[in-house]
Amino acid sequence: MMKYLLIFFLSVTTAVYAQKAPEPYGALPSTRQLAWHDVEVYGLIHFTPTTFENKEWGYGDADPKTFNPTDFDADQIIKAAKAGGLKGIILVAKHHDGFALWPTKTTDYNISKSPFRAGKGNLVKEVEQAVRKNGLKFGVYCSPWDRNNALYGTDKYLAIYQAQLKELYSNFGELFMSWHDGANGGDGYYGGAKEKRSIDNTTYYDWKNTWTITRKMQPMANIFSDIGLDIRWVGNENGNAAETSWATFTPMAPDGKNEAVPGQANYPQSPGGIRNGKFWMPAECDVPLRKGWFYHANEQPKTPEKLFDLYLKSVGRGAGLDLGLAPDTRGQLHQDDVAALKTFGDMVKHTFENNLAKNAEVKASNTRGKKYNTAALLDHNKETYWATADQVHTASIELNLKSPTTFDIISLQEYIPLGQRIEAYTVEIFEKNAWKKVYDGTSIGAKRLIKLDSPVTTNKVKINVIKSPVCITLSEIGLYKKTS
Ligand code: FUL
Ligand code: CA
Repeated sequence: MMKYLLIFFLSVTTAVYAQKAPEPYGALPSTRQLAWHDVEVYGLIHFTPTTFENKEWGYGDADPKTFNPTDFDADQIIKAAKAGGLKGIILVAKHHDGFALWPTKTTDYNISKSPFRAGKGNLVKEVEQAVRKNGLKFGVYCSPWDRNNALYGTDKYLAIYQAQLKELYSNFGELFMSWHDGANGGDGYYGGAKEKRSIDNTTYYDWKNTWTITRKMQPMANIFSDIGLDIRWVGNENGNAAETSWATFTPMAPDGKNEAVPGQANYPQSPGGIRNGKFWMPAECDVPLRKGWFYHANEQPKTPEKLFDLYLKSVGRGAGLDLGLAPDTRGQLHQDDVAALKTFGDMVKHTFENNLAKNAEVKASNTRGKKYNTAALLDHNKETYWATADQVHTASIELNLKSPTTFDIISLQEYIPLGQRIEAYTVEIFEKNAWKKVYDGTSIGAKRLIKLDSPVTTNKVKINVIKSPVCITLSEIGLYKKTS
């Protein structure tokens, strides 16, 4: 009996040992950041008196009565966003002009002074409700720079700004993002003073304590700023991350010596991140659907093809795509924007709905054990992953597609809860009886979408991980053919 027990015990421990998950590597994503990675594409709505002034930056002097949309329809905007594949919406609840879109106690310069819903309206609420009804996540942008407020620039303003955040954090449900822009152009209305006010944006907003409020009241809200905390600005408003794009980052001041505080980003490092950076701080690529963040009748939305390209260069580089949506003076998205979003959304949906590798036979040069075998690569579940044994830092995976298959996109995903591990890899296809390299890559992370210049047809594909400091994980592999 004892002998059998011992054998039983030994086999159980060996099995458990063989199945042990890899040790995590480097900086790791938080639960809140993992939830953000799932959103991938979201929108940023700009709609304030500035829309009615046909400007990009309101000075802060617009009469609240100018905020008078003829036919505001939150549902129209959110449905269009949803058709575009957007899974979250951030509303600019207050832009630089200082006009609050909810009936705040913190300033008179707010929606209750406008004709909107006869002074009884709450636009943040209407958008939040439409967002939730359509199954999207909600976030807010409250500009720290306030060109209307008489106290801006004095030591009394921060308390006002923090009180605004508290209102936004208490009345609109769980937020997935709290977006803090860094703009400060200096001049403004400031209660009639009409002057230039400069502040030191590295200290004035006391971000450390201000964000303590965010953490306490909205623990799932990802804090976005030029340097993080959770999500870093990608450093441009073109909608793309760098070809090599690490989710890890150490915000460094431009002097290259000191760690940066918000307002001090070393922007040249933002598009690519920093390999082995101290923090998990993936990039957000924010880009307006049109040219400006606000609606201007003479501008056009980007084409669906352009949007798809930006998708590949943001989401496909492990970053997020934050698309600016600009309602017109009716308070709706223009029909051209609606059409562009819909075609873009369909393009993404139809391109990625059919993984052409799904029935492939997969062989890996190394596998950590049953739980981490290659079946995990094609089960359409990013929580399951293939991994190599601890000491194995390079490996090849061969997909046998059974019949010639045509594709032009290769999708790779690392199992990021264990960190960003892979540093270099190649992709090969079998053509004319020989292996031919079609891509040389570096970073993968949450998602890497490799777009080939033209479609290839083959029945065998090989991924070779050629550099990793630790054992390898991959949660999904996909082959896709872009639809038009
Ligand atoms: C910037 C602002 O200055 C722009 O007006 C816009 O809101 C953009 C998303 O962020 O910092
Ligand atoms: Ca999987």
